[in-house]
Amino acid sequence: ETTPPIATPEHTVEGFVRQYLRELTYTQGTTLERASVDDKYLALARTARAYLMSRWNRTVTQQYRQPVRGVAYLSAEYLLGRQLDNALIASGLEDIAQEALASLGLSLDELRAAEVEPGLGNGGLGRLAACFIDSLATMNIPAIGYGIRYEYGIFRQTFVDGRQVEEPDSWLDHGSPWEIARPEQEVEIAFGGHTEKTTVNGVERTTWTPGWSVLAIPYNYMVPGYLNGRVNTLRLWSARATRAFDLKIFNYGDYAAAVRAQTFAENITKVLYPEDSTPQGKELRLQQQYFFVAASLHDYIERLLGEGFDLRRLPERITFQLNDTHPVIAIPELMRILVDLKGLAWDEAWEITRKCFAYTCHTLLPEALEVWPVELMSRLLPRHMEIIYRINDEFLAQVRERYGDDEMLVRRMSIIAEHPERAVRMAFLASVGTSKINGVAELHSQLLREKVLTDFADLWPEKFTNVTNGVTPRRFVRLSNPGLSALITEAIGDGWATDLERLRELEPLADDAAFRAKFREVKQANKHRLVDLLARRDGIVIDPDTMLDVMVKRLHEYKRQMLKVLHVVSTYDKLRTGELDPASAVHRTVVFGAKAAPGYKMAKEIIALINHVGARVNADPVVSQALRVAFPANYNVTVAETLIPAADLSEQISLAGKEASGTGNMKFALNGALTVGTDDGANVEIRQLVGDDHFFLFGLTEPEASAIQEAGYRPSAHYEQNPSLRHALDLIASGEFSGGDRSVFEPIVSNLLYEDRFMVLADYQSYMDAQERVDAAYRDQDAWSRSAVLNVARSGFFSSDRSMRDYLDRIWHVDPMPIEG
Ligand code: 26W
Repeated sequence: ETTPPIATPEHTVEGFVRQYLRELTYTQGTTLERASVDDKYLALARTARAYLMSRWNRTVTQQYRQPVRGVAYLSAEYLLGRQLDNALIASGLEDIAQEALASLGLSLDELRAAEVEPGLGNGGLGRLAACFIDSLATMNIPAIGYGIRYEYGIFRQTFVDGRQVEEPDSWLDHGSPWEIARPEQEVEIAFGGHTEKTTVNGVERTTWTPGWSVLAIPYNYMVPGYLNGRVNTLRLWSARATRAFDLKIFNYGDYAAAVRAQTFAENITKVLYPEDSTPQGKELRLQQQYFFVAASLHDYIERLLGEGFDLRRLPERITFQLNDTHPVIAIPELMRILVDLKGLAWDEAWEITRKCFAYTCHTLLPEALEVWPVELMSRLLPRHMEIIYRINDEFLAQVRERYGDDEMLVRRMSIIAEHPERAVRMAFLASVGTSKINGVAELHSQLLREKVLTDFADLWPEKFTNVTNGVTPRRFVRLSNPGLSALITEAIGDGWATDLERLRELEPLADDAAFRAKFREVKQANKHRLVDLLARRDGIVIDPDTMLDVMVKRLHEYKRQMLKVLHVVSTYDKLRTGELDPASAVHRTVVFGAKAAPGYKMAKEIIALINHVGARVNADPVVSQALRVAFPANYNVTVAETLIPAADLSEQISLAGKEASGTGNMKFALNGALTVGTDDGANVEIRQLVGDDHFFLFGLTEPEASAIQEAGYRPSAHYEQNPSLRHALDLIASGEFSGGDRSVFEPIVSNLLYEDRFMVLADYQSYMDAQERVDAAYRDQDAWSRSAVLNVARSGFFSSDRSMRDYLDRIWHVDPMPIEG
């Protein structure tokens, strides 16, 4: 170390108090008496940060001194959640912090509530990236995450008359204590312009003369490993106008216009696109993608060149993992760097590039596959477009060589689609330009090979692999479920939070009545925590002595929130007509949480329907004795942390073959909820592990659903043949939930009757039957908690540490590097 060692604050209550007062006084510039809650939170955040800082420096220093193979995760989204609690548990400080604050008359709970979570992601894919970087740090893997520092993350959702209204999420309003800007490490990113071919000494070279450029400013975030002294880095890029812009301001005279131009440049990282399945094909989105990918590659490669590294050996040093197609423009960008800037021959550069990249696909829906119009790509990134054409030409030549002149096949596999317009198929570019492609659950990887990338799997079977998703047990058990964590530790000792398969040791305790009783106490306490949160946050009153039936995830037709609504409506009907007796029925609280993409009409109608049905159900004096609906607005990671540990029943009810994996499903099982679910995504693996007796399976299988679709699916047949389904749909159509207005929910009902792309009606009866089995099972609380304990004991596989192990073994081949000292 070149810096003289500065002592980390002592790991004692006194040490913590001293550091806290220092931060409050010298950084926040206030006193305990005067400080606002915000001041107090910021001082606390900086105190936690101070404890991690020397570890962060040590990690960076040791990696510089001893360059080793690593992994760079490229993701347009990181749905991080709050940082404070995670920083405290990672450094073993929660008890100390609690006591230290108490000694100053402050409450940790009050201060932690002041943190606004960085919502820099939409849902599953972004949260997965956050879990993965946590696991990599905890497993001592030299890894860096690269992404975008959106000024506005996923919108804040509110309801007006039950309808979703979006508000900007200005999470940086009070500044973030968790980021460190490195403006001196800025990278200039170019766009537009034209290319020229020149011949130098008989060698043809292409030069790109860009039309405009912006600066990428890196902001570093700490990614602390759990109690292991390693702190990895997440590097998020923010756009700034270049100094050329500034100069123009000076020369041009029209100051206001020039400042507007500057704003234009800075728009690139202004906002996260809230569509998470239908790409909008927006120019700004492609700008975002190229912006962060180009900055990241430049950043990484310049650091290597600083070591005197030979780029020909790049694949020995790094794998760039592409989180879906969003960063796939990195493939032509690396080619451009190697060929145009570093003078490597095309073939050699291509060999290097393919070896450096691996691609993870997160979807099966055809409309979610990104495609960029050639017109747009040529205008924004003319050199990259040329490179893509050449990659495609050489690839199609290879296809012809292998299969002969099968023009149908060539057209099918071409990276360039011809219809409805010429466009670049990013998933195909990813398939050609990487050495490994993985799906995110067994079933998904199989369907990827058999249905989405079939021709590619045929050509390169060895490229395809599976890595089933996972979730971090630090955030989603240790931090979010302290009660269960203490119970587990009491039973099997500690160590499980970094070795989650050890939860198996709980299995025998499922048969121990005293343990089951303690388990139920923990669940009950978690329900009370949720009651408090919903009362405080949303003014929603829920009864902790009911079954908590939870469906939280983005709103999508394929996820089938509609099926859950039909169950609620049908139960409402039965309770109202007396077919079900409210006194003896199992009492349920159905909790929804879901954001809809702002432009997704049907999803927004479904949100309105849930709210209207909920209002009706809750207002009915008879029905509400046995059934209540809660739909807190703005579901996010912070809410998930209180909601999931309280749940009894986890709803994972997508149409089979549509949900790539799901990760919420894993969080619920790990926290002792039972799942009612279809044979889809990672549900398949959850059920295999926890056992059929402890999982409520229903619905069509993927092959069954496909067969029906092929034969011609007629949803109205189910309506005609099933009186219970007919009653439920008729009730919605009758205006029962819309103040008598029959037009309000008509689009939903007709869509179900005449289209029903995701086969809600086909699975209705099977779902209702499954819910009856749920009720019956819930009546025997002791048996239910036995199943719940077994869910916990058998879900250790779903740790993201295991996912990382699989990536390391199958794709990355990176060794751990523990941090010394
Ligand atoms: C607008 C373009 C677009 C398209 C797809 C943006 C974002 C996406 C993501 C792939 C959507 C997403 O989050 N997919 C989810 O990824 C999770 C992590 O692998 C899986 O568990 C979910 O099943 C999958 O839907």
